[in-house]
Amino acid sequence: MTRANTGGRHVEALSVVVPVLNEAGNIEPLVGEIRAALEGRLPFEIVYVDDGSRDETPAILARLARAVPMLTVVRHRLACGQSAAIASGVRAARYPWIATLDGDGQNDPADIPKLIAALEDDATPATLRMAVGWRTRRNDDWLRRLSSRVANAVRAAALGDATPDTGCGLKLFPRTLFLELPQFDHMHRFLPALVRRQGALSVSVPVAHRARTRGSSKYGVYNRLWVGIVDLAGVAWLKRRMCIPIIEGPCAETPSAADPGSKEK
Ligand SMILES: Nc1nc2c(ncn2[C@@H]2O[C@H](COP(=O)(O)OP(=O)(O)O)[C@@H](O)[C@H]2O)c(=O)[nH]1
Ligand SMILES: [Mg+2]
Repeated sequence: MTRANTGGRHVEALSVVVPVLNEAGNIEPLVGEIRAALEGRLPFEIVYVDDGSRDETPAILARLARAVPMLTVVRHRLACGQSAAIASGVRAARYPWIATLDGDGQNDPADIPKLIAALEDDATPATLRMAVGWRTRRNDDWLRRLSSRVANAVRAAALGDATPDTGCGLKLFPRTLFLELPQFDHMHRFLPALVRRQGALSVSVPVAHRARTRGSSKYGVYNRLWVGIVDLAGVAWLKRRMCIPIIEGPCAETPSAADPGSKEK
């Protein structure tokens, strides 16, 4: 099969970035599931980012890092938010492709290969650069499901990002592309719109969503919805102020962020 239309979109090696805040009971089972999903498929590493947890998370991660060769741990001294944790993990990552995953076990690592397949599909547009999980059957309480549905509808109408579920923790994208995006608290919920702003596209892939069985949620309606309204205005502004130049002449060969292998780390 040819890859004429995919613009180098072959996921040859992957860094799985997992942001966590007080998720002690979820770490070991999830690391096992990530390994089971990826071992034998492609070279990969797992980068856990502990956002200043105050439970057993640092101790468990330190112990596991000694036993699991492909596990790297990054720790923030003080909690700085989920987006900052993802950004620290992406910076520390050593492979050109990044998969993100919530650390509470609600995302199933067995879905990562589905995201890879959707991205590598030759029939998709050449500018496709990101695969986003779409939790078609949410395993959350009614209030969370309702607030998420309202937020997704408002966001999709305001930003036109053609994505039914931007809050899903499961995403796959080139490291270089992420590092060119504006960084702010909660930016991880706006990745499809921010990627479009760079001239690339994303595809939504139906994925599983499991109930949380250990630990507790860090978000409620208030710390997500109200902040989300401010962020929505901010992202709409960012989108409006973007212009992507078409470079002419010798510099036209300059590699772009949309090409995962194109820049030195
Ligand atoms: N690093 C970091 N991770 C966070 C923070 N808040 C939540 N998370 C992680 O983000 C993921 C999703 O959070 P969760 O509380 O389950 O959100 P919900 O599923 O939307 O209710 C989990 O892995 C959390 O540990 C934070 O402030 N910093
Ligand atoms: Mg969760």
